Amino acid sequence: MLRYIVALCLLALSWAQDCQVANFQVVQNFDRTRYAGTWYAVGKKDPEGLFLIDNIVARFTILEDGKMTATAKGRVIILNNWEMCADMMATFEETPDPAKFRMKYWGVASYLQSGNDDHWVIDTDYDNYAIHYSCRVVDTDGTCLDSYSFIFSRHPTGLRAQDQPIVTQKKMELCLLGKYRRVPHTGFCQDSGSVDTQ
Ligand code: RTL
Repeated sequence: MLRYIVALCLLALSWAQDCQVANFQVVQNFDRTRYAGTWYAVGKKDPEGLFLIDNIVARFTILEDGKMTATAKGRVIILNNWEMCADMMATFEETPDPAKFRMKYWGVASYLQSGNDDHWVIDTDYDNYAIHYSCRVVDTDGTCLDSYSFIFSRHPTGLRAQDQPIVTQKKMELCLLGKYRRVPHTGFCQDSGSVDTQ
């Protein structure tokens, strides 16, 4: 009986979510060098407003001075009906937590969106999967009002079966379980000018 109660309590504890952005756990000892290179978005949770639709590929580079930068491509629809491949760039500002950055981003074309968002690495094994999270607006009760999140894979084909439970657990911890959509890769952004070196 006692064992049963303990098991129930542990289960309850693992489900207990206060959804406070400030309490979300990020990856420990984030190593940006191991994070560098190409990541394919395989899942995403959209923010309010315009966003990357699909064919989203991000590339992280560590400069000689150690600073992290990135580029991202993805299909977007702007001006109601104009479908194009957005070429985006980003620089990252460090914070006291090595897995939490401020990301300044802009489009190579000036009519693309630009902004300054949180960029948190929630979890990664560096070789297969990564979970990214950004809260744009924190509500007065400490939960997130407007967030976006990417599930990245090193493999364009998707996540390995063994990484799926880890990702599901993290989606739950972010209070976003059920809010993600699959990100198709159809080759839409493959021939948009820049040379693929990775
Ligand atoms: C992610 C990491 C890599 C670098 C960049 C990222 C985000 C890009 C965003 C682009 C939005 C573009 C829009 C264009 C339409 O005008 C997080 C993938 C830059 C948010 C909405």
